[in-house]
Amino acid sequence: MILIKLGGSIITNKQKPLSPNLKAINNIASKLRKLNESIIVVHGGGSFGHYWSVKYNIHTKPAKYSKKGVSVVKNSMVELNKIILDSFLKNGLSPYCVPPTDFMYGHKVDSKKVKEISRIANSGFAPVSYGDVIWHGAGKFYILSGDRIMGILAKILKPRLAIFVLNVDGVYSSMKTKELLHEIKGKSAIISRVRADVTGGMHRKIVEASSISNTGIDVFLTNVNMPDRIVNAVRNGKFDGTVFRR
Ligand code: IP8
Repeated sequence: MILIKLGGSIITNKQKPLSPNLKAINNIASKLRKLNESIIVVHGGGSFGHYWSVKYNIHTKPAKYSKKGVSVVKNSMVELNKIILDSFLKNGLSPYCVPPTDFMYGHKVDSKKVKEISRIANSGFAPVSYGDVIWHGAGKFYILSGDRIMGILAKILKPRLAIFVLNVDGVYSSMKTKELLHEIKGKSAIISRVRADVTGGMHRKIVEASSISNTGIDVFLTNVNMPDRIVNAVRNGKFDGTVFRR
């Protein structure tokens, strides 16, 4: 089974609020259709959830946030999720929506529920989860990022490969030279050097990718603009991007 994260900045136009990047979504969906292997997909918030969580100052830390803000963030993620589900359906996949509230209880993970997700995937469906605003109890909510969901699912389900689809080729050793790091092993000093957004941006991805690889799973970061790279990695083990080796 393959675990795939679609970054918010590739499935939406991040500069323009509430605008999905339908071309990218359809393009990815048509490639995922070719994989011949069970997949579980997680997507981020981009110009939907991220946009509103910044506007209403809602963070990963549990707190009593603006009620309107929580509702608006949640609604926007449901809306974006529906767009992804519709595209998957149109492209011949059998998506099955799994909001993180299906397997999260506050910060606790219901591992039995998570294991059911892999059964759904093995029955020929493509479960689709997403970063979301989560009830924490006592009037508090928090943002659970799609990257964190990748870590949670990977730890329990042990996929053959975890893929983060980005709008860059992978991890660069420096932004100046744009020199791509093809392979990363163990914890890396680059973690502290990258800029963060509301739920951590590239920093969070690198932390999550390196922690997933430490549990014995290869993690591949690749560019959405070359979607065949996903197919090549899954089918032929040809990794055009950055691999965090298990
Ligand atoms: O884009 C965050 O998920 P991410 C989703 O994976 C929200 O960081 C609701 C901001």
